[in-house]
Amino acid sequence: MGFIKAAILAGTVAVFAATSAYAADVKIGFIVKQPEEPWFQDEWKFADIAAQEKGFTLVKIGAEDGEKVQSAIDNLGAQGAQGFIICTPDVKLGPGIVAKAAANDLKLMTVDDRLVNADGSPIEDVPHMGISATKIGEAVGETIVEEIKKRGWDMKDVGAIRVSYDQLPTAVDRVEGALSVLKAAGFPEANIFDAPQAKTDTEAALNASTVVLNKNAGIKHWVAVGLNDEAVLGAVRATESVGIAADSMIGVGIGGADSAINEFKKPAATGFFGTVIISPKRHGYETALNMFEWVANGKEPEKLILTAGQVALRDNYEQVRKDLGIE
Ligand code: FCA
Repeated sequence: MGFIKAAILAGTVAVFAATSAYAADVKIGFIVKQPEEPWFQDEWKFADIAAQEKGFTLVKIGAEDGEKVQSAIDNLGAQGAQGFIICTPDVKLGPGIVAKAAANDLKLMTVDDRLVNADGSPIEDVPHMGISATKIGEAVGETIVEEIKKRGWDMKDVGAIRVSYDQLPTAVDRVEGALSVLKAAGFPEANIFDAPQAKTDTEAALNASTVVLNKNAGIKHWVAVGLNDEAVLGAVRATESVGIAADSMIGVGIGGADSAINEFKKPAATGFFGTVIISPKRHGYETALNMFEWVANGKEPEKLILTAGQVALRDNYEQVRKDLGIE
């Protein structure tokens, strides 16, 4: 009797130890293309909260190019991770990333930027969380059109800077969503100028926008769209550098992280008029949690989740952030 009791007790203890050791054994990677960008820092911050709540280890890696992505994945494999989430520096790395993940026996999910096949079509097998890019772009366009009307500008006298990064499908959907609303409201197509950025950051957008402004020095009023806040901030900085007044510029970004907030906090309004705030909580916390559920409990995540955004201006961004639970 004593022996059986002891054995049962020991067994119970062993089972308990095995389950609690398991969550602690789960290791999940979170690879992002631009670790210095506030959006990605916020994603990591919320992923960390999921890790703390569930007791798994989160390995955060910045990978700015294809080589770094490859070594990051090998590194995760060597560390005994079971899966990772990635926002890749180049969606065309898709088939290579899928192969590398499989070779290292790692589950794979993508966030923000969806992997594509060699023919440019999305890799639908890999679970992805992105933003509803066209809809969010349309919200940018609506905000700009409304403000053009409020300021009483004649659309014939307004130029639009299309800060573009056309190799990234979500970037095309975002800017085209915005421009479709402008055109529908009567914005002349001939006044839309492409400013292709070499990288999705403010500096690249500033350089590209400066070229457009210098070539079209006769235009008095400007608006700007781009894939994120950094792109639009680049256009805003470009207008400032050529002496266009803040009230002659309407830039509306996408993101709502510190890049936008720091701009809203400036004592005087700049040409950065607004942003569509998207949710780093959903993109960081929820993706990490979904990966954990997949690894620990075999629960496969949904193949495609598209998240919404909410327009915010200088005077209401704090409330919008609160509503989205991202204070
Ligand atoms: C892309 C952009 C980021 C962010 C994210 C949701 O990855 O580069 O700035 O907008 O989508």
